[in-house]
Amino acid sequence: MSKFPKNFLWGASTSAYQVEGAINQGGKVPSIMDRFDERESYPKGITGFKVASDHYNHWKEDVAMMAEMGFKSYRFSISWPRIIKNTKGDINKEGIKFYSDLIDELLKNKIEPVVTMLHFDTPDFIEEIGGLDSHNFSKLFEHYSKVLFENFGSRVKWWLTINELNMFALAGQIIGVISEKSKATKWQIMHNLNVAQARAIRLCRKMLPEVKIGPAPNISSVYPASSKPEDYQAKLNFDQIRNWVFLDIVCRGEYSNWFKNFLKSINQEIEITNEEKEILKNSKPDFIAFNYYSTMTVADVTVEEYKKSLESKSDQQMGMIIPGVGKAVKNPNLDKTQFGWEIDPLGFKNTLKDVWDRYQLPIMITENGIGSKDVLTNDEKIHDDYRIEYYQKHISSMASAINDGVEMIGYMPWSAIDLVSTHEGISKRYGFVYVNRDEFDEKDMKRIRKDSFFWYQELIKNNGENI
Ligand code: BGP
Repeated sequence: MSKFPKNFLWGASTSAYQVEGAINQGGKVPSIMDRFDERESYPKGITGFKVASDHYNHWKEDVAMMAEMGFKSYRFSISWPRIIKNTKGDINKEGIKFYSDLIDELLKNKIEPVVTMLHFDTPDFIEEIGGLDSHNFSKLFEHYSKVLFENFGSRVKWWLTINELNMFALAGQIIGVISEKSKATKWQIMHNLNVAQARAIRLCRKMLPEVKIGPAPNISSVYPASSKPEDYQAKLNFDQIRNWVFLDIVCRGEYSNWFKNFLKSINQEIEITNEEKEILKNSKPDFIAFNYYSTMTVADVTVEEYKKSLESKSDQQMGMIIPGVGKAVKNPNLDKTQFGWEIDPLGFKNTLKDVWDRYQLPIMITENGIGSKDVLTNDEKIHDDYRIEYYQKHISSMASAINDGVEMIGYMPWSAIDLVSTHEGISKRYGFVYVNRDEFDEKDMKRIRKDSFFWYQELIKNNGENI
């Protein structure tokens, strides 16, 4: 087995709205995620994002934990509504200071900041210009990007544009990112996000030619449910709609023929201006970051099944159904997490190889992990051997992909510390560090090292050699 590269970025991830809390502190203006738990569609009996892990008030302690684990990198997101106050683009100095201090503290501890510019928490003020439905969205995002590059560009060498742009567009209602006022199709929203991403990349090239920037979608290999040709066709279609459409546009600069035909087949169009076409053409990334949790298995779908699915509750990982494309089904060959997500380490290796073969750009993993109901023992320990096993298998798969020639930059699983899940509360824990709070009892927020903390510390120390 070949070794991980010398400067491999071992670390972990978080996102602002899931970890920071403090939604009314430090001059932050409201975001779409602040009140997600007040919506009818939000599952009952679980916490929202108002307090989260209170990282906003514990960040120094949290960075110290990361340093103790030996992190080489930390992937976090900057909250747009902490930085920009309104559509005029006025800057919140307190927000700049918060992230500036965080970045300095990371660098002091020799941890490379890997910064996501937008991880789901769009500011409410975007509604004043038509929200995600509007072409103006990308212009506001470009202005926000400029502020980020001006303030942090000399210290941050790795930038990620928009987290899971594909899930944003395809499963936006489930993860709460699409406003109830939105009237546009998911394809128009996807396009507006694509242009926003392209504008940020283009601007980054101009302002900071020496730094690296890339997209961060959620990518996974797709299996057909059977050897029926219709199921295989569903697999090919899903590969496109879930993965390649989103990477082709950023890596190749235009929408693929498959996608244009797909839009025709469902009688939909997206509005693209000539200026946008040009911008999309000139915004190639330096690397591809992606999030991987599991593979997907799909079958052919009938119109009746599709209509029925609209009434049922689904999940961004497991419950996808798209007319004319296919539907996600369970894979009986895979084990599942406590929350029903399938576990597929071999699929991870194959996904890495597929992405590498198709685009030949270095790859960074920005999320991977297992959500579980961790138990705190009386002597304040968390024996999360299932998490260690999950990582052991996935990191071995990654080593094997490297051995097969895939160029990898880093691995930043989800998550550095416990935080609030997109729609399953704080009880679905992912961290190496336990945060002592329950759904509605905020307790003392004490940070406690899980068994996986010590395991990962050892792994990083040996640069993954002992895997
Ligand atoms: C990804 C998101 C993260 C994160 C993760 C786990 O889709 O980028 O924000 O939450 O999935 O999902 P969940 O929180 O639903 O378990």
